[in-house]
Amino acid sequence: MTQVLLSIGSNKHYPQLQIETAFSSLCRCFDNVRMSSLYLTEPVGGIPQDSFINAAIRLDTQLSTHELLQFLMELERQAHRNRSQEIPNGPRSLDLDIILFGDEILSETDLVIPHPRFRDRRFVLEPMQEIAPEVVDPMSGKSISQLLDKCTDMKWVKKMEEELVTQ
Ligand code: PH2
Ligand code: MG
Ligand code: MG
Repeated sequence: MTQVLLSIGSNKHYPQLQIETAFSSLCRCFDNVRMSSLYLTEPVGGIPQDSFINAAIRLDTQLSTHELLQFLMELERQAHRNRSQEIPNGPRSLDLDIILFGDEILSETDLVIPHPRFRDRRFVLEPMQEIAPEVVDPMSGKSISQLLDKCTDMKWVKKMEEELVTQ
């Protein structure tokens, strides 16, 4: 079994529903699935667009990295995401990114693990801090807490209170 950390995000087609639907599918198919609170986050990437809802997910799997990637891309397709029609860093109905896959370090054309930009993204680190503060990034040797402490990303990330989670 490998412990995996994912980042999940959406800013299109009922973001909260997209995230809850994907989370239910993951719970049915994997062991020890846990999700952080939902966070409303400022878009990163320079494209004017709606705020995102982001969260972090932890799960255990027997799948390989690429098998997991295929599984996650299928969930994205079920959310009607069409990669051929989207702008880089633009709006999306569902984005599921593998951030850490145990201690694996991998750099292939279709998949880079650890995720190459996660250390610079508060919208990834802050939710992750809630469910996996002690997990260590095999490249930097730093824990999620340590990476968050030194993260300089100034984009806002707001934890959603239960009663505001209505979108
Ligand atoms: N995803 C992106 C680009 N920008 N910004 C926020 N706040 N949240 C995201 O999930 C996000 C983003 C590309 O995947
Ligand atoms: Mg992404
Ligand atoms: Mg992605």
